Parts: sequence; structure tokens; C-alpha cells
Amino acid sequence: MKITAIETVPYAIPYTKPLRFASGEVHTAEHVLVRVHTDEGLTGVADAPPRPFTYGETQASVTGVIEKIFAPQLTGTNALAREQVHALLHRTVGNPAAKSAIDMALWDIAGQALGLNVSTLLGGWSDRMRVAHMLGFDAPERMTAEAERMRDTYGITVFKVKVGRRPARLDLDVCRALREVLGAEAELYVDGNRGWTASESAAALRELDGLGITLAEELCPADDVLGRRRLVRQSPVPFVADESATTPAEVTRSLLDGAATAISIKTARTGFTHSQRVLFQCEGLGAEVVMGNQIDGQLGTVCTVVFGAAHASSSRRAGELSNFLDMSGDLLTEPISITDGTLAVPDGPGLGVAIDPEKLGRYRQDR
Ligand code: MUC
Ligand code: MG
Repeated sequence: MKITAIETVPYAIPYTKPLRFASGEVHTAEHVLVRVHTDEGLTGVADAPPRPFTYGETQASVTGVIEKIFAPQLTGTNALAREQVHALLHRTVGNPAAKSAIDMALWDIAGQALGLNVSTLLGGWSDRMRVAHMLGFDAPERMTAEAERMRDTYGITVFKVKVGRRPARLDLDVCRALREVLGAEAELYVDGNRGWTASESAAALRELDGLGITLAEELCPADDVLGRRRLVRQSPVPFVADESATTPAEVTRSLLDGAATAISIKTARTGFTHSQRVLFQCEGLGAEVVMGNQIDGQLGTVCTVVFGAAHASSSRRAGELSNFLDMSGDLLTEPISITDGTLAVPDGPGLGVAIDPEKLGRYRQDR
């Protein structure tokens, strides 16, 4: 089964509520839908969410690199020969979202060809994951109200709180208010997106420890090598590398260098193939993982739950699977939904989802 074409469709869907965090903010999902076509009539699909403030990609760069470099290189290649595909993609540095979308679309094709869900192909551990909701910067009362709404409407009890503002008191007040409002049974963890220095982070961690925080993510820059190592050594909870460890090699270096003790896996940047390499490496080295969110829409969220639910170690912690709830629209024929704090892997071969042409028509920007 040969790849015949790779189609890119840029689209834009506004958020009903922008997500703000220490390294940026997102008001509109300006993503690229990637479709890989084959000579046997099967088409695989995946989403590429460019994050200029993290990886340097834009909607135009994703479309450009696929049209100008990847599609010409991959056309004619066996759609099931992922090692060959990755050898070709590897000739170009960077472009993680563009490469990952192609990788996941190829897994979608493999699943459809075999009549199996990709989650079964990857490992088949479970049919669902517990959901963690990410709370962006806002006033404490608005963040607690959002957390309560998520708990009361969707049964979500795990929250990742964006921190990294100055003064740190702003974020510490939020965490205290959340603990007070949600009680002891809620799980809280924090993500600083490198907003603080190592010393500021250490001071914040001392206060957060009393609030029963379970993970600390990217509180300070990993490039401040010694400060970061010192912080990670004294952290009372696993210290998660996210944007500082975006490839299997960076993950290894980060763990061995003492820049992190846990890893955020985002299928939007490592696809399924490299996410598995990251996961298995983490298992071998004894590092925990958390399934992260690249501010994904429903298609991206499906990819995260398909991967996360596939393995015992990636589904041990709740996955960040809920930020699509803040989008004003979506592309899937059957919307996904969170119930009792969990999200199910869609039924059916491949990724188990289909794109609604009418919805895509509404949001696409190329026509
Ligand atoms: C996170 O975990 O940092 C913010 C930007 C992005 O790409 O992901 C988020 C969440
Ligand atoms: Mg993060």
C-alpha cells in the first residue's frame, strides 16, 4: 500500500476562553489537518497544532514543509513501512508537529487496514483514561470557579495549574484557593512553563509542598543547567520535563543530567512512534510519565487518549484531555465527551474517528 499524496488543510477555530500561561497565550486554534492518502483508497488523518513559542512552527511552516519536502519524499513509499518513513523524515531537523501528524495518520491507516483500533495495536491496556484539566492564568476566583464547573459537569478531580507569574504569590494564592474549594480528594499539580528562576521555583515549591501538590513541571528553564539540577534534586515531587525534552534523545539527556525525574509525553510532538520510544525509555530508567496537552482539539485529544490508554505506564496518571472543551467548534463527525472524569478511546478501526466535511468547510482557511 503506497502513499499517493499528503494533504494539508489549515483551519482556525476560536477558543471561547483563551488559555494563558507563562510562555504564551492561545486565542484561536490555528492548526493544520493532515491527511495521508494511499493507492488502496485508505486515508489516515491527524492534527498538527503549531506552537511558535515552543517549537518555532507555524501553520504556514507546517503546510510548507509537508508540501515542499515531506510529501515529495514520501510519495510512493509503503504506508506501513514506518521505519522507512521516519528515515526520510529524519533528514529534516525540527518540525515536530508536522512530522508527528504524518506518523499518526500512518498509524490510522495501519489500524484501518487491519480492522483494529490503534490503541489496541499500540498495547491495548485499557479503553479509557482518567482526565486532568489544565487551568490557565486568571484571577483566583475565576480559576476555582472553572475547576468546580469541571468537577460538577464532567467529574474531573485532577487539575494542572499554570504557574510561573511574578510575583509568585499570584499563583500560590490560586493553589491555596483551589485546595480550599476542592478539598483533599482533588489532585493538583503545577506547570511553570519556565516562568521562574530556579531560586524562585525552590521558594514556591516549599510553599506548594504543604498543599499536597503531586507534580512540578518546567518551573524554571532547563538551560539554566546547574540551577535546574539543584531544584530537581530538592523537589519533593517528581519534576516533569515538557518543552525541554521533546525528542527521545532529549528525554534521555534530561533524565541522565538530572534536569527532570518525569516526562510529559505529547503525541502532537512525538507522534505514536516516538512517543513509544520515549515511554519505553522512561520505563527502563524508572521515570514516570504524564500524557500532556498541546492545547489540542478533539482530534489531537483522541490521539492522546489512544496512546495513553494503550499502556499501563502511560495511563497510571490522569491525562490532560479536556482543553478541547474551551473551543467554539470542532471537526469530528461524532464529538468526544468526558463522563465521570474519564475519556474513552473511540470505538472502531484506526483512530476510530472521521472528519465532518461540512464542519471542515466552516473552519478551513484555504478556500
Ligand atoms: C503545557 O503543558 O505546557 C502550553 C503550550 C503548549 O504547547 O502546551 C501547553 C501546556
Ligand atoms: Mg507543560
